[in-house]
Amino acid sequence: MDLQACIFDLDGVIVDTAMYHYLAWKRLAAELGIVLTEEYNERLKGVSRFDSLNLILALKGISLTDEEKNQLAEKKNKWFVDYIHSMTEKNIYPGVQPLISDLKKAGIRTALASSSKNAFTVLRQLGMLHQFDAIVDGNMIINTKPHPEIFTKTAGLLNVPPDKCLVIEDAAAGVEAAKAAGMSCVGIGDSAILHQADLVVSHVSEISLEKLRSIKLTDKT
Ligand code: B16
Ligand code: MG
Repeated sequence: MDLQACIFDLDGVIVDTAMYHYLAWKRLAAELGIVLTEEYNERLKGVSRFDSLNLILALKGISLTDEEKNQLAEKKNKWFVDYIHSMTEKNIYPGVQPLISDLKKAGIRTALASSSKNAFTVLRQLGMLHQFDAIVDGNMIINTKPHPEIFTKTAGLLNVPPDKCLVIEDAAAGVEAAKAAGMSCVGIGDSAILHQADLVVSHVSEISLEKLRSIKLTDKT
């Protein structure tokens, strides 16, 4: 039984900020005469704010200067921050706290790795700032998911080898990043979208410590 660390994504795994990102991007896209569908929004999950905006602009072939893009990204972020300020610990997905508690009891280290530059604000809103052994957010990395940097950096802070880490992710870009970092990964959502994950469940409450450990065992056979 070799699982030594469990790394949680934030948006879409611990809390439904993924919905707020979507609402804010959809609002911005509408101002630009672009319809942002839920299907296309899957590509925005896990990637940086700037990359998300570029993906939206590409829908209409709109080309802007970096300064114009920064202004739009800032506008979206203001709406997003407004949305998240109403969040409390009641917004934490069912199943998250029991899982973290079971991991801690088993001596497995826990970490949070989010591409979001608002991750600390969200964790503070949820009262979860002090629950993790390490936190890496969008301000601490150069390359966002699907690049493995965020997970490699988190494993480094935990001082745990990548093959002893397991990532829980809701985004295709996040699953790709975890696998590129040499880690096991549980996907939350649609198995057709998260096909690179070692296991896909529809909700975090379906994950137990036993399930996580069985993935590591499966990996080794
Ligand atoms: P921000 P995660 C990601 O967080 C979101 O999934 C993604 O949709 C968002 O664009 C990105 O954070 C950047 O967020 O604009 O707040 O810096 O899923 O990696 O926790
Ligand atoms: Mg996510």
